[in-house]
Amino acid sequence: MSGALDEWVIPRSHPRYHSLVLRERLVEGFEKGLVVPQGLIAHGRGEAFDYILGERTHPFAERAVRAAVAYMLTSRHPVISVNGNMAALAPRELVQLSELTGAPLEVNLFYRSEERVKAIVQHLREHGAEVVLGLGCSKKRLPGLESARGIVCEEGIYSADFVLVGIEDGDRTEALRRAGKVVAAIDLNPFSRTAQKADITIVDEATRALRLAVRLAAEMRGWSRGRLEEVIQSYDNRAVLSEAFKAMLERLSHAASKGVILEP
Ligand code: PTJ
Repeated sequence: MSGALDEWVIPRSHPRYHSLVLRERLVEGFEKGLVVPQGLIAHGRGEAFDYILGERTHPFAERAVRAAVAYMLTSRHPVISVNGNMAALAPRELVQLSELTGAPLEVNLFYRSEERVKAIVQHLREHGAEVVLGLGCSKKRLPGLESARGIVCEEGIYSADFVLVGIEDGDRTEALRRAGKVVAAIDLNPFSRTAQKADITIVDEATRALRLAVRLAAEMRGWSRGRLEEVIQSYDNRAVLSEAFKAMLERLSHAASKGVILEP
């Protein structure tokens, strides 16, 4: 353990406290065998987009989270897919969201090894998860996906009608959609293939987005099916993506014309 979360190393008053805490969680996750080195690089890319977005949840991201939660509460078999970065960054939120929506957690990795799957399952259990799919299930392959990401549990992602993914690489969203599933993706980069191909794109930092999803799920699980379906029917992912690009453009054009950033 690096121990940098100690108040003396990263004081709460540090202007970049939250960002540094997330880095620490990933470094600790790396040391515990949850996160791969490539995951640390991926996080750096996400941070760059988050900087441009002003490191906050925008209304367009909230709309996308709301739609994803509405799907989770109305789908026949929703599943939350968990990779190394997601598990290290937001284990508690993942477990809470799973409990509130009834969507099981399934460990699904790009850089797959049984050891990593075991370490991530164990980590989620330590954070309160009772059931985590990924080990010892009946394995199936998602058609058209050659990477290890294509290895899924029959009773989990394989038979799901809705899948929430986050901090994903390339082509899996397309494979999931081809298999007839509705996909919501958390991705700070609206240019990415995942962001462009998902049915619902949550352009926000995964920890913030999952915390918001937990809050909304606690509220929306008391809603009628009709009200949840209205949220789904009125959702427009193209408009959400367009607003994400506009938010970036606005901050960039302010900075370009004034030489100072637009404070959130
Ligand atoms: O744990 P594994 O083996 O499944 O591997 C996970 C990684 C992250 C290594 C793998 O999925 C990967 O290589 O992902 P990419 O291709 O780097 O894509 C990750 C995407 O997530 C990029 O578009 C990043 O901008 C974005 N991203 C990174 N960190 C965050 C994020 N989006 C939201 N929240 C973050 N914290």
